[in-house]
Amino acid sequence: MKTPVTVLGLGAMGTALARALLAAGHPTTVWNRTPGRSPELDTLGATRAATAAEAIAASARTTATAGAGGGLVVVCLLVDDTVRSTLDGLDLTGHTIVNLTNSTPEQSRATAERLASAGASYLDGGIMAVPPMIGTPGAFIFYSGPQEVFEEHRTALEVLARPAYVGTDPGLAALYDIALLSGMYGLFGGAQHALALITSAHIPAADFTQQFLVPWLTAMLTSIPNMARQLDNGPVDTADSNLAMQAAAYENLVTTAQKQGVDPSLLTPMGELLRRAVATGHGESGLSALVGLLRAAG
Ligand code: FVH
Repeated sequence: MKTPVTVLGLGAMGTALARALLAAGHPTTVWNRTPGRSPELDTLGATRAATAAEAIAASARTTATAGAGGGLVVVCLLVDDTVRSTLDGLDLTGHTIVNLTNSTPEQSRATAERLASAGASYLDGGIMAVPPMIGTPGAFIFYSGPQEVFEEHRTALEVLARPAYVGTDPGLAALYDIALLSGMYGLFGGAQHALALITSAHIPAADFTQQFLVPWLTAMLTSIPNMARQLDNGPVDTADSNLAMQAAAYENLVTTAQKQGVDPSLLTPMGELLRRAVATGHGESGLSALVGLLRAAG
C-alpha cells in the first residue's frame, strides 16, 4: 500500500499536490481553512477532514493500519505565519512534516526547531513549479533537513515533482528557492520594462516578444554559466563587454525610459551598481564582478 499522506492547504498549489498524490494512488486526507475548497478532490477520492488536527490524526491512523512509517503531512499554506498558526498546539508526535510553504531560510530554521520540540521530523521544501506543472517532468522541489527523513519519504515526494535534496540545514531549500525566484523576478522585470518601452510606441507586444525579446534573452542566458565559472575559479583577464562600457551605455536606458514616459524604477538599481563598480576600480571587469559588490554591500 502507498504511504498515506495528509495535505494541509488547498490553494492552487495544495490542490495540485493533492491531485498528484491521489493520481499516484496515495490515500490522501485533505484540510483547508475555508471548508469545501477544491470539491473535485472529493470525486478523486480524497478524505476531507474538518480540522487540521483531524487531518493529521487521520494520516497517523491510516499509517498504523497500513503498517508503514510515520504519518506524512504536506503543508502548503500562504506564508510562514499561517503555518505557525495552523500547526502550533497540535499533536505532531511521530509525524513527518514537509513544509512547502514559501519562506525565508530563517523562518524555515525556526519552524524546524519548533516542530522538533513538538516531536515531529521536519523537511523544508521550495517548489520550483506553478500548479499545472506539478507531477510533470519540468517541475522540481528543493528539500532540506535530515537526509534519512528525506530518503524515507523520497518515493512519495517523487510523485509531486523531481526532488532536489540540498542539505541538512533546514534553511537551505528556502535559500535555493529564493535565489531562483530572485533570478526569475530580475528576468521578468527586464521583460516587463522592455514591453513597456515597446508598447509606449504603440508597437504590438506579441510580435516583438516572439521575434526579438525571447530570442535575445535566450541568447543572453548562455553567458550566465561563464559568469558562474568566473565566480568559482576567478575572473578571466579581459571582458568582451567591460563594466565601464556598460555603465556608460546604461545612462541611455534610463534616459529613454523617461523620454518614453516609462517608469525607470526597475532599471535604476542596476545603473547605480554599474557606476559603483566603475568607481571602485572594476571598470575593466565583466559582469561577475557585480556579484562581489552585491555581497560586500550585504
Ligand atoms: N501558485 C504558485 O504559482 C506558487 C508556485 C511556487 C510555490 N508557491 C507557494 O506555495 C504556497 C501556496 O500557494 P498557493 O498558490 O496554493 O496559494 P493560494 O492559492 O493563495 O492558497 C493559499 C492557501 O493558504 C491558506 N491560508 C491563507 N491564510 C491562512 C491562515 N491564516 N490559516 C490557514 N490557512 C490559510 C488558504 O486557505 P483559504 O484562504 O482557502 O482558507 C489556501 O489554502 C505559497 O507559500 C506560495 O508562495 C505557489
